[in-house]
Amino acid sequence: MLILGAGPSGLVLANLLQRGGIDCVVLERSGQASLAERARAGYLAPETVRTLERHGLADGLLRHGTRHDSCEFRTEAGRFRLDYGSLGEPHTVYPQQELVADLLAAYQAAGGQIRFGVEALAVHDADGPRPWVSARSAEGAPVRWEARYVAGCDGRHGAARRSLPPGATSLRRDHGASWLALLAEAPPSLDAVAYAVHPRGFAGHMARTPQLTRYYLQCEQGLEAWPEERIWAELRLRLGAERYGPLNEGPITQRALVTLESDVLETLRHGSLLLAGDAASLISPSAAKGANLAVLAAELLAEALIDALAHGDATALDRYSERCLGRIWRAQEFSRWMVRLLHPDRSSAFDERLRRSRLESLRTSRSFQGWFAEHYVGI
Ligand code: RFL
Repeated sequence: MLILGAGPSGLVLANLLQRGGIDCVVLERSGQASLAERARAGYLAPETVRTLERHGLADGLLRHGTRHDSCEFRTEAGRFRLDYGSLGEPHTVYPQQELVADLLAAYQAAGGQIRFGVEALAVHDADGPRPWVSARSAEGAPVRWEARYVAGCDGRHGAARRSLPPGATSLRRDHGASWLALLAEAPPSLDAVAYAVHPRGFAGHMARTPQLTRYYLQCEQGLEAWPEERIWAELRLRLGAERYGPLNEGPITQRALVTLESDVLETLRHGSLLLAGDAASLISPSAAKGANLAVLAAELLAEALIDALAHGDATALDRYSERCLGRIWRAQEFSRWMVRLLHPDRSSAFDERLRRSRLESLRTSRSFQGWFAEHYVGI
């Protein structure tokens, strides 16, 4: 079994296959040190935590993760809190790079094989029982890997996506907004997620650790237009720091421009090639679902592969795509709903009034809040 990519999907899959007695090798383009620095997600759904716990992979996040159960919406009209944890379940906040480090340590401790610095270039002969992967070794030499199945867990721009047959389709949606995704070396400024919808655009605040905070700023210009002072001035303005209290500021250690877009492959299986995580479906970070979907898909895929490889029963493998896609589409739907809630609609005054009305329903309607709480943490 070959697994491309050592992100959350690839490493959960590798751990579960290893325990199921399936021989596997992970090929990872990056070196081990840069993998440990790749800060992305943080909000883990209760279902994700339970899944990792069930497989003994949650020690780190249970020890060091923090409970988050509240979000605050801020607009020029005022602010309100939604304590979604009291209406359902809380999130556990644990930085993705820490989770990846834990998964890697567990896999290696059990004797798991991983090749760092090996970049998969393409998957070949996936329509038959002997697929192979052409790759470039850490020294730059061409190498070839063979296996019964290849799991494409190498993200949106990986080799699995590039190797899909010509007829493979993906359904796409450009959400029409871009965010500056920022990581600040500063403690969180409030004990809740903050979503600010300002006439100048969206701004968000999310805790990562007691020393680190993620901020988002909707923007129309590239990174070069955003020196540090301008970022803080804009965050202060949109998050209403004058009215609601100052932001804890600190050096911005990571900045990336994220175009809000989504896509879903029509099928996640192409013969002997199976896709999971961002390789299967890209989701906008508006509802913090991507890493959660990646972990849950990996569990489904591991169970199906163990059935097929260890017990000769391919029924679950045949159903893998359909089972995963149901969950992916539910997450995409909520994520799209969040995009529309969080961005001022400048193209239509009518739709902008609908957006404000939706936010007002969220402030006042108990049943609407219950629906939100279920979908915000649900996956
Ligand atoms: P990953 O994590 O991208 O891992 C893919 C791995 O594959 C390697 N790779 C290759 N290896 C070999 N050969 C090749 N050709 C390769 N090409 C790539 C890469 O080096 C990498 O190690 O995919 P995976 O496992 O599917 O996990 C997906 C998640 O990383 C992603 O969905 C989330 O980070 C999305 N996301 C969030 N999700 C949440 O559930 N909660 C959050 O709070 C959250 N916040 C976020 C996010 C994504 C963000 N960005 C950067 C878009 C915040 C941000 C800013």
